[in-house]
Amino acid sequence: MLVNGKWTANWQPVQGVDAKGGFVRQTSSFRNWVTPDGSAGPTGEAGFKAEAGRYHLYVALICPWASRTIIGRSLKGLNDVISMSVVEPELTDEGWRFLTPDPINGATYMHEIYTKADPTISGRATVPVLWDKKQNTIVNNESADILRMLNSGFGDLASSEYDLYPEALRAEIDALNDYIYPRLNNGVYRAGFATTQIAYDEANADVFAALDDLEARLEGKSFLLGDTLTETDIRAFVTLVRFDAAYHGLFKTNLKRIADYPNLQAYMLRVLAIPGIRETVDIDHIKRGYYSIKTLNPGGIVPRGPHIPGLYEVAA
Ligand SMILES: N[C@@H](CCC(=O)N[C@@H](CS)C(=O)NCC(=O)O)C(=O)O
Repeated sequence: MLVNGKWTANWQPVQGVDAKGGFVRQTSSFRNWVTPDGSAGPTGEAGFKAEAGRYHLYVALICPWASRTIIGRSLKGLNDVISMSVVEPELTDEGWRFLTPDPINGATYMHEIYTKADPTISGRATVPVLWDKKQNTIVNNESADILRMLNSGFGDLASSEYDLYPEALRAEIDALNDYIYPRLNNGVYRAGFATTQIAYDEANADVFAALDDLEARLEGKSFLLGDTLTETDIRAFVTLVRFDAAYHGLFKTNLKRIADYPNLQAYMLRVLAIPGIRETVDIDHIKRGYYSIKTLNPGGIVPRGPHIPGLYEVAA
């Protein structure tokens, strides 16, 4: 992580630990919003007007939080409006390293993007990051915000085919997001990075209670809120699509696979089949990335499977 703008080698993938040995995720530090007219959003400063070619997204394909934003960019027809750089799936001793040299800032590592925005910054150099090429700074590094601003912050530059946060469903979306995030999205991490049995047991129970609830909720429904895809589906999907390939094995959330839940498996494949989504999912990056986490898998061996029907084919 960065301490006063300097990379510290004492790097651990565990972000923080509470008194019971539970995993604690760092809160995001840049919270500005791109808006159609450049006025301030719900948090942060004004001055980030939607403009084609002005913004750049830094992502990892392994990362579920970054994947929210890659999917949002794709569904909103913004792939040509917002450029994007991808990091290697394996974290290095200096954090995320770019697959190919970063065309915007000439950086090799993600932490250089953070120190360019703030030379004295302390904290983890996480993805995703939305970068402003005009002001040379980070607009926002919180995926929930970025997904929402991709939906409506780019105005006419974006496609109106999907409204991922429709007015009429906002209360329900917010409530379901608040339910899914701690139990499922972050729940798998709480299980995987637990340092005590009790922290693992609690997290694992939360994960499967949430999956059982979502399985029941999807009975007779195409998407979590009904007939239309919303941001909640994107937020659930990014965890479901990684589950059997990574979390079930590495994070020890192995009571069941998504393939064992008929509604969840069908739902995951339904979302995957939406034009623009499959291209954002890279199971090889996901497997290599997660299984390279040394504290959880010191030998770095990546399993050959699992075969996931409709998602990841493994020849016999
Ligand atoms: N709150 C952030 C969390 C992002 C996050 O934790 N990203 C992970 C990858 S999945 C990361 O970059 N970790 C690097 C590190 O912790 O050093 C968001 O949702 O945008």
